[in-house]
Amino acid sequence: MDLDSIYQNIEPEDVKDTGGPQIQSQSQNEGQTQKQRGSTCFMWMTVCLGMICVLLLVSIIVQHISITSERDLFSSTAEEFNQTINSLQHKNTELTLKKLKLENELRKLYKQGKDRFFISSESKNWSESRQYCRDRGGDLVIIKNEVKQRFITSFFKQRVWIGLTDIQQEGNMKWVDNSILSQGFWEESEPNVSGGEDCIEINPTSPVLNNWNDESCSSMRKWVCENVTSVPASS
Ligand SMILES: [Ca+2]
Ligand SMILES: [Ca+2]
Repeated sequence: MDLDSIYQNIEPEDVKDTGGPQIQSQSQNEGQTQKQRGSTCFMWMTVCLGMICVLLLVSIIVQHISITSERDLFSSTAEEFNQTINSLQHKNTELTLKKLKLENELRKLYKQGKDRFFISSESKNWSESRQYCRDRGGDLVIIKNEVKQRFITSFFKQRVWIGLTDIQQEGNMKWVDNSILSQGFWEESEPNVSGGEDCIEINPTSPVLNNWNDESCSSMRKWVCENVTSVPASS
């Protein structure tokens, strides 16, 4: 007979004889306590897992918002960069076309210049200068655009009269054909209306697009006639 057989035969009698109900009750209490501990442990594990899940979810949402914001910012910056490049290319094309147009118009003026314009070698006041041009079928030169301004200025190193004045009404600049001035190429702080300066000169030592000055009409200057029909014998 082995040991297991002996214990099987003895145990029931031992339990019966030595107060079996008390031991059974203790075992049940221990079982219940263990079950309660297991439930509590399971509950805390569940709570912990839930909190971890919530933290993970919050982390994912924050990362998603951050990535979306960065992507939008990058997209916006790239779009602005492209717009700037396009704008610069457009301006470059415009400037190139404007330069070509100016060069063509200047070439035409230089071709016409010999017959169309007269440049004096002596000096007169503004009224006498104008009269000199009118006596020969023309008048003092009128400058209404940048091309002509550049063209006329290119001939001089000294100050010359042009056909612009406010002698009739102070501050109301008019060309000799009676048209009103719409675009001027004034020196800085000119015209300075005080001091009886009513006749306009070009000062070629100033920048080509900023070289007009109002001057006393009695000052002696060289001058430029336009559209003269007869070439003066001398001037
Ligand atoms: Ca004036
Ligand atoms: Ca002046």
